[in-house]
Amino acid sequence: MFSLSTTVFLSTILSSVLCTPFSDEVAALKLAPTEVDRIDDLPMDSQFVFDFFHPTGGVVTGAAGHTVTATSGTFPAVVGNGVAMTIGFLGPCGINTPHTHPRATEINFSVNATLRTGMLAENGARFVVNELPPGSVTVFPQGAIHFEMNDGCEPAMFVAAFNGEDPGVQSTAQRFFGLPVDILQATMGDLGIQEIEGLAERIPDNIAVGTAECLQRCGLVSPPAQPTAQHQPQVSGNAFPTGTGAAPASSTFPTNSTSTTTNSTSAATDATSTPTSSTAGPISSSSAPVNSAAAENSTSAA
Ligand SMILES: *[C@@H]1O[C@H](CO)[C@@H](O)[C@H](O)[C@H]1NC(C)=O
Ligand SMILES: *[C@@H]1O[C@H](CO)[C@@H](O)[C@H](O)[C@H]1NC(C)=O
Ligand SMILES: *[C@@H]1O[C@H](CO)[C@@H](O)[C@H](O)[C@H]1NC(C)=O
Ligand SMILES: *[C@@H]1O[C@H](CO)[C@@H](O)[C@H](O)[C@H]1NC(C)=O
Ligand SMILES: *[C@H]1O[C@H](CO)[C@@H](O)[C@H](O)[C@H]1NC(C)=O
Repeated sequence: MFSLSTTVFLSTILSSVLCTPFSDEVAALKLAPTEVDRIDDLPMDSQFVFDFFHPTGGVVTGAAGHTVTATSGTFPAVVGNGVAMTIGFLGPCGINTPHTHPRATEINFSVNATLRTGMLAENGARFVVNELPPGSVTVFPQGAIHFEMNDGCEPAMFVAAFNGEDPGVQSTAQRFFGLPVDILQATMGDLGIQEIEGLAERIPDNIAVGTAECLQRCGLVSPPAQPTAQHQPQVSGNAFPTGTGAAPASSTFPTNSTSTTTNSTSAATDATSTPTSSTAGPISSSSAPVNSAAAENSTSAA
């Protein structure tokens, strides 16, 4: 039993350790000459533990799930050790949308669901696609575009390990449409500005609602719109021409209880998709739906 004073004493130590500015802590670890010094720089044993179920950062959330990432940006103990890890919580039919990791190869383990994965490496490489049953892993080479979809009607969990402590993520569609619109037009065979804007503003946040086939098979329907807060901000260099812009996507996203599924068995959709906290990027949790893939039973496509 701890007495009150012991508890106060311990929490004072804890807060003084935790109050070291995070970037200072990481900087000290990076400057340390040896691993012995790094271990000394992390005086509490608990600093070597990252709790993915109660994260203090590294959470990215979309309409159909979330990921939690332990890297040098969220978990200083990895500094100098060249590893990182992401845990994905995919709702029914949730998809971790196509992306690359610019600085690490990834090995991905499906814990309890069959995941549909695909991978497209550099120019000239063939497309690799797999069904990843529970208990199996697949590899995504550094820089390869890849995706992972929960093709089942129950929530799924995957574990992704990286051979680098700062793997980075580049979300393919979300980033691509952050380029200047005339460059996009030229790249896409002179597609019209309106069409490009129409495409750009639909790109949903990760984890996104998956394929129409999966939704139908599971008795789910796509919401009329998903959160789109992960888009590249538009500044002068990449803004759409004035006058062509549509309303911000968030204003079209239903904040209301009209977003309810008609299939009660699929309401399991998401206790797990609500992260406890987040410091990672622009997450519009205020406008996020309670259920993924949840809406009136319309045929609106994802
Ligand atoms: C897989 O594990 C996650 C995390 O514990 C859980 O939320 C999910 O319901 C599990 N899915 C199945 C099919 O067991
Ligand atoms: C509801 O979803 C389940 C899968 O979770 C499916 O088996 C069932 O047929 C669906 N029911 C309806 C009415 O769509
Ligand atoms: C939200 O729901 C309330 C009550 O169900 C309704 O009165 C209101 O009009 C709805 N708002 C929108 C934007 O749908
Ligand atoms: C919802 O969609 C499914 C599949 O298209 C259909 O079978 C079902 O009758 C619809 N339910 C309602 C309430 O409209
Ligand atoms: C494995 O998990 C990582 C972590 O987010 C994710 O980037 C990747 O998409 C997953 N795997 C596949 C096959 O996509």
